[in-house]
Amino acid sequence: MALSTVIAGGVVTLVLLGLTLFLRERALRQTRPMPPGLQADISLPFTAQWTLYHNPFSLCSKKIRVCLAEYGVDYDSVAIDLIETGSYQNISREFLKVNPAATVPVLLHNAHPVYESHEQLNYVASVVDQTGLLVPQDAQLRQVMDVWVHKTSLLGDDPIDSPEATAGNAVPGLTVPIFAAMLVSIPTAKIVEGLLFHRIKKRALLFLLMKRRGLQKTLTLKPVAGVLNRSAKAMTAHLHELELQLESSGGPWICGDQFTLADVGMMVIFDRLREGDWLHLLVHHRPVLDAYWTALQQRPSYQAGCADFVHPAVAEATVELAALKQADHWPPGIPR
Ligand SMILES: N[C@@H](CCC(=O)N[C@@H](CS)C(=O)NCC(=O)O)C(=O)O
Repeated sequence: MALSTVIAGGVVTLVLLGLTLFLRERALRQTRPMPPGLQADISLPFTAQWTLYHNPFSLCSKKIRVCLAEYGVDYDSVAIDLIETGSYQNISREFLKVNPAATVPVLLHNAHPVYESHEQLNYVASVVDQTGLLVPQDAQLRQVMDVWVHKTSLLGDDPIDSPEATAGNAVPGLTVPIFAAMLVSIPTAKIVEGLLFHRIKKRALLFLLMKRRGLQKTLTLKPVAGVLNRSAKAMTAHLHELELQLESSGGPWICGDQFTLADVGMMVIFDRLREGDWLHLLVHHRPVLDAYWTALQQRPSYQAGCADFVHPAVAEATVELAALKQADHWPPGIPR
């Protein structure tokens, strides 16, 4: 047999083997949406009463960490990387056993998972909050709190597409510049893993593009500018609504005198605005919001749930974003 035929046969065999392995891996990493709330019929290995799978940077992870800190609930902490903090650990086979939807945070209570961070807040409150510490006893105020817990939630599979829906949904768009700054130091091969196995391919593609272009050139992409403008406009409207609510409640909190789960949700949104260097644009010239943000940062739970988990790459990104704006290197046509 000619050498070239042998080589061609070898190449075909290798390609077929690679394809088989890829298809097998893809089947093992299939994701599916999970129902929100406590899943009493699912049991996972646990050692502590409460276990939290979370990521230092993720908005929803911050929210449940702050909530647990407010209640003084101890938990076993399992840190899960997302691509922006280092790797796609959330789509690993191991993590998919914990959450087949491949998202953090996941809260386990005595082995049973609770999915969706706003459900986690309500669940923790239903178990530990007998005295109404973070949940108003008054029915009308309770309703106000529920409305604002909803408004601070991140809803849907791809919330970047609907920033007008909630203040939570206006966050991912405003996080794009931080992502762009963080992705520069993530190896390309790790981002490609998302292209192969993540359910939202367009996001992995955008991440690859951001990695190639770097922060400044990412900001000049037309779709990115569109997302930033739309998200900043939506966030402005959500914050205006918050301003009106704080004025009508009399403050210092959304429900008036009582700090509630709604303020937990808002705290982490403001913290993300800080990380993305958006505070001066969206908050600082509005005294009511500014006072609210100052009060939020003074809660010990802000330290325990947000400040203690600052990821070094996020801290660097914040400094880089502020420096670009100060040096007038922020591209025109996008909010600053
Ligand atoms: N609605 C969910 C959203 C969960 C979510 O999207 N988490 C993000 C981090 S904030 C995540 O895990 N992203 C990783 C990915 O989708 O690859 C909740 O509130 O818990």
